[in-house]
Amino acid sequence: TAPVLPSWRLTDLRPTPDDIVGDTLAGLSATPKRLPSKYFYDARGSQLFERITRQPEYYVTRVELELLEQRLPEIAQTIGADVHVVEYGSGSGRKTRLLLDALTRPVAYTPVEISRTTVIESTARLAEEFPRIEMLPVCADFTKPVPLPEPLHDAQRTLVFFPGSTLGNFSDEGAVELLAAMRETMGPNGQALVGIDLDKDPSLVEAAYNDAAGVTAAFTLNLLTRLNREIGSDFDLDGFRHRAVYARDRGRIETDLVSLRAQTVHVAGRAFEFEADESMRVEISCKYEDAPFAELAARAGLRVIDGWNDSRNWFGLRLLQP
Ligand code: AVI
Repeated sequence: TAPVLPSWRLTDLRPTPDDIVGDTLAGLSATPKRLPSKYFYDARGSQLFERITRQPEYYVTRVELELLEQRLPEIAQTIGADVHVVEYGSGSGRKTRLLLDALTRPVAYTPVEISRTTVIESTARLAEEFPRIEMLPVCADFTKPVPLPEPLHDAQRTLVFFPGSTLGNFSDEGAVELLAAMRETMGPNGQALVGIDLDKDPSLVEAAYNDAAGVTAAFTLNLLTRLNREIGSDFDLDGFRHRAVYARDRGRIETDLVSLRAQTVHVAGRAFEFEADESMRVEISCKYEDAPFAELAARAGLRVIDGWNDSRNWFGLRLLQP
């Protein structure tokens, strides 16, 4: 019998080893040192992130899922029928399923995801569940311009879906750039549904990034494992520890890998010295307030036209349009 071929094809624009070497050398040459958080998401990193979302301390995903479950009927009404959904950093697709279920006749779905295995697995599942929606998956770093596949059937509008507060993993400048790129992608009639984690009791926020089971620490350290494997660096996994602190004055969690002793790391023929206790920034997770968020959107040429929060104001969804 003939093999069953999937009804969709992956557009594969995943980062090359050269991209990863370039970003790593740039980050290690900076003062203070840094590494980009987008490289957390190899296959193992994506699995560890999924486990983070199920930790009792990590309220972010749980609260957003509840909010989506409660408010999507109303949100879908506002968005309207026949949309092409473009999702950045789609991950496992748990939130996508809720959105596609709630929307009226969505015509196509384009996940843009940096982890190839993750996007292939989640598209395969969604294609089975939503056989009438055209699947147009792209494996790419969405911080770079991504050429979007054209759906076979015309859509009334493009909806950019950016849940999870992934926007918070960018500095204000980076977030504005990304929102502006989304505005380009969605076109004049488009909209974006963006999830934002909100400022709250610092002990709750800090616990979410320091879970007792140590999954977040393993996730952070996996960045070094990935670099060692893919670009041949020699980070000592026992030479660094995870540290995540809520800098409330700056409105963000700051996650560092801290060097446990003086040591030298080699990357692509170059040597980098770490002092004992030296920290290397690997991620920020911004926690927003309404006015500054609306201002970020405005800097990108977008208006907040509607918004929904959970009952404790821990997490919000915002609908943006040009
Ligand atoms: C994907 N992103 C929104 C997560 C966050 O909360 O910043 C990534 C993460 N890092 C540590 N825990 C979760």
